[in-house]
Amino acid sequence: KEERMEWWEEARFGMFIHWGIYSVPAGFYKGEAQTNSAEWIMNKGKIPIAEYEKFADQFNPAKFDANKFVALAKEAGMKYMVITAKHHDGFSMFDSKVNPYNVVDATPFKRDVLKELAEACKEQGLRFGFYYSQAQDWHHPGGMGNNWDEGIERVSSDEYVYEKALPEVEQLLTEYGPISIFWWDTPRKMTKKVVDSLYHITSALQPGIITNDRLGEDYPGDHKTFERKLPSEKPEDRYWEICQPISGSWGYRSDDDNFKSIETLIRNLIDASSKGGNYLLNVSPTHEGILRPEATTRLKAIGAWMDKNSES
Ligand code: FUL
Repeated sequence: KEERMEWWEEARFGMFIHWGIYSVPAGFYKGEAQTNSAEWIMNKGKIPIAEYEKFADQFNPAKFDANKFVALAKEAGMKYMVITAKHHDGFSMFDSKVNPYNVVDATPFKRDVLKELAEACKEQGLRFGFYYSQAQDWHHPGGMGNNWDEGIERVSSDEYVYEKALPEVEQLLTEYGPISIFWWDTPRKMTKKVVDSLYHITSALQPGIITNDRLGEDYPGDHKTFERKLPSEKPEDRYWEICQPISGSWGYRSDDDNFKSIETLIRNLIDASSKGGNYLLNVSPTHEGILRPEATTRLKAIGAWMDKNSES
């Protein structure tokens, strides 16, 4: 039995947070609802970089309170938290040393929300980790995915990784205390060399870290990620996790009323757990830095159900 995986195997329930400047447009561009999840709006709306950057000027979530998020996760019975450090839009939700397009330097808010959450998790005893989009980056000229912005003078994807992804990952793993999880996403079109560097730096800097299977083709990581849909059979993989948004979208969109019922959420948690997996339930902070009451109510109800049914 792998010691490193022990806490994770017992955790069963975690909070996923998709938060970025896409919570400002919240699904709408030029008055029109864009398809897909809110964090994809730059891509779906084919928003030029210079236009999209303006959402950073409006990002000022004054009601954000890291302690409340962590307390709520704990109340729900969650044992860990994973937040988007950088999503595909390329915006860094922390005080990045290499990317001035970040929450401290490019918004009126000027607060490192990841640092605040890291500290709150440490204080309240919750495991903490990062989601990081290592391949797709629609803001950097070497990042993958932006094929609509004509003003870009392209550089290689290796250059992007060395300039941005690698130093950012290094910073996230050295300046934010103990990091329990690194959650990679959408591995595409990267050279073996840079994927290797990302792999090695992660385990070298945080030997206890647990990673998912989305770093690159030849990197199974520690556990398999299922997205949105629960596996119908018990997976063969020893360690696995299902991530699912509490409503329809991962990031906050103002027209998303598609909240799953409390019964469904509890059933999904039990379903995953009964098949040996962890349930990573996503919430979507708004541009004000808070959750919609529909989400809060559901998390509290799950917590109440857990309390009622736990042995003591
Ligand atoms: C996907 C991403 O493209 C989505 O935006 C979201 O982050 C989900 C958890 O993973 O592949």
